[in-house]
Amino acid sequence: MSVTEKDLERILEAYPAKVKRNRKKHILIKDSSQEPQEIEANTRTIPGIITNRGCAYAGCKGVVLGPLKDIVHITHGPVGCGYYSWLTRRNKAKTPPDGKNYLAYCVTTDMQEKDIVFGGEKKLAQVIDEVVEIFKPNAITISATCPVGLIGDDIQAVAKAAQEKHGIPVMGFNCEGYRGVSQSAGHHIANNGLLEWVVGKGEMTAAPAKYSINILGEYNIGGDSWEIHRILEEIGYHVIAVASGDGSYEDLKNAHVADLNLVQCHRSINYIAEMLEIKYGTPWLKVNFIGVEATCQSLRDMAQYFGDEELIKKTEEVIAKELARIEPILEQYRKICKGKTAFCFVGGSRGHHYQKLFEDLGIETVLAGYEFAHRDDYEGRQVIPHIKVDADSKNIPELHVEPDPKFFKLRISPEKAEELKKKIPLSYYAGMNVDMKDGHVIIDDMNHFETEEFIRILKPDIFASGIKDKYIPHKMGIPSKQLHNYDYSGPYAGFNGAVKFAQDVTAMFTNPAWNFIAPPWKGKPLLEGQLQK
Ligand code: CFN
Ligand code: HCA
Repeated sequence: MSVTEKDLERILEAYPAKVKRNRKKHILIKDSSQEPQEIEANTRTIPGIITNRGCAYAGCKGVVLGPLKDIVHITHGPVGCGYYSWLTRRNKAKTPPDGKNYLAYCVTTDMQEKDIVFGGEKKLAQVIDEVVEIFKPNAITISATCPVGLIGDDIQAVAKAAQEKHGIPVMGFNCEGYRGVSQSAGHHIANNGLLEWVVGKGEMTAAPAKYSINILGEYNIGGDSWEIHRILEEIGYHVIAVASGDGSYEDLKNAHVADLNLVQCHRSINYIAEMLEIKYGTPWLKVNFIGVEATCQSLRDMAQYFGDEELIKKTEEVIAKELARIEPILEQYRKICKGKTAFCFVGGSRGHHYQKLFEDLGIETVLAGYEFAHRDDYEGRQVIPHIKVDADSKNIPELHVEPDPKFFKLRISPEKAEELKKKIPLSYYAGMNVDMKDGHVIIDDMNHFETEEFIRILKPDIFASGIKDKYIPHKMGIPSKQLHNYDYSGPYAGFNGAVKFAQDVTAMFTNPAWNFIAPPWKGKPLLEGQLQK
């Protein structure tokens, strides 16, 4: 079953003309003969449409800052914003010997009507005093929510005064929910703040060990980082800092001395990766530790980057050992998974990354998309991850300022790019589109109406989603797996993660509960069927 241009036209027909024109630009049927196919992304969701997107506060506090465990993160706003970003993402962290892990707490100024009318700055200062007294954290962040911006509280001034008073870093983030068009704006705001106030503030002046790396854009959802660490440490890498899963202010301060930055989620952290490259000359490499093949490829690219014979050998040894262990297990699950189809609609990177894991199990992704990614996450872009520049150099590569067409431009000459490409295969960073098969659907900011329509046509065997869209497929008799927080499970990264994922999705396929739900197309004829009679 596939979607035709005619099907697409019929779905879009339900919209008013202006909305139809808008949504049409966000949906592609993959056609490799038309490459490069362009897709509109990172634009405002039309009011009235039920989107799965989040807000700038969610992207800043919830996603990038929140997992840093030795910091107390204060949400300045009404209680709901703090409450709904209180570990729902399942970013895990181990408590270090000094006990500084505050992730289990939700700290908010709990603004009331009188604070909105008379201003919330005093209350914020008081909360900071209490936080210092009770927790003695290594640092404090303040994240502003919508009403704070609307009434004009000056959180930067409060942060500055508190920092002077208490002698610990107090960082204010103006990530009011309404900024930008999605959580993506919040990622950018958080990245800028971390670069300004944290990275580079540590004592280290040189990498503390051979093969020192940072893992950027990895959030330890369901324990993913721990599995990635296990593999990397076995090969001989030294992880300085993770941004930001199970990460800390203390580690991140020294991120500037690493030899290489790995970028797992490009969407949320490319700004830090690029700024580290510009300011400290640290190269970065795009990796994907979701999926067996993808993990092996990423490990090989890393070894290739360092180019050390011993490291390359050790990498192959670890890969061989891991594959020998997990392949027989995966083979059992493949018997059930093979030939099934999936929708993979997640956030800003997993809509692509998880296709690799589905593929490992013989599951084909027939529709995929992102909630809030940008065009480069779909269309790919050319990235040279290892040009060294020093901070004073005039030869500073362009920073990506979106939405700027320069985004898609090579930063160095094509000849130089060719030369580097031979050395590092990953210097070309591919987006989602290249991995989709012809005839399959690529869709940006898919809404609930479109979800139902595409399910009716393609009837996938599994739907990868978040909480807001999870129950649409369920009610249609299709198992739905949250790939944001993993539905209480995980890790899904690396080798052990692939096994866990295979186990979980197989259990969903074989669950007899689905036999008790009759999807609409099984019971009564569809509208189209009646019309054709
Ligand atoms: S953990 Fe990441 S991997 S950070 Fe990002 S783009 Fe969100 S919170 Mo939900 S699961 Fe999702 Fe990605 Fe990067 Fe997570 S696909 S939407 S903002 N995301
Ligand atoms: C967020 C966080 C989220 C939400 C997931 C969902 C997450 O966007 O604020 O909608 O199910 O991963 O927890 O993406």
